[in-house]
Amino acid sequence: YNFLLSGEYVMKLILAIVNNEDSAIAASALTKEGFLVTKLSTTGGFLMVGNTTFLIGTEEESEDRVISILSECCATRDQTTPALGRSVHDDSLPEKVTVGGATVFVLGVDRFEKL
Ligand code: 2BA
Repeated sequence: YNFLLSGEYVMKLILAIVNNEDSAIAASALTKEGFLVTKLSTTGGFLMVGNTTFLIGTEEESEDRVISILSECCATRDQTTPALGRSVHDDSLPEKVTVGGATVFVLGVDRFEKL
């Protein structure tokens, strides 16, 4: 972690929500290029089905590379929304939605420590 000693180092936390079906390939593509990745099992609030959230802490210059790897690995899919748990009055909700590829947030990191 020598780069952390340089004052010019700006760290970003990339938070990416991806389809479970793309998560293994995305994780291996990221780690193959040396990125440090944490995989969380998450659930989408709308479909209520499992998805995967990656936490990727990296230098600002690598931000675009991470996003391009994710965009290569993560596909969009049309998914039927389950009627389960819906009230009969929920006609306004779509029957089909397009999910993904990845939903990505890039956050600034104020402090990073490995203790
Ligand atoms: P879900 O919340 O299960 O949403 C799955 C898909 O359903 C969404 O795909 C979108 O096409 C549709 N959808 C979501 N909420 C909707 C609503 N209120 N009305 C109509 N359609 C709706 P994506 O946008 O690709 O999102 C995939 C997953 O990424 C989401 O799963 C959620 O877990 C996460 N996500 C997306 N945008 C987010 C955001 N702004 N903040 C937090 N999580 C987000």
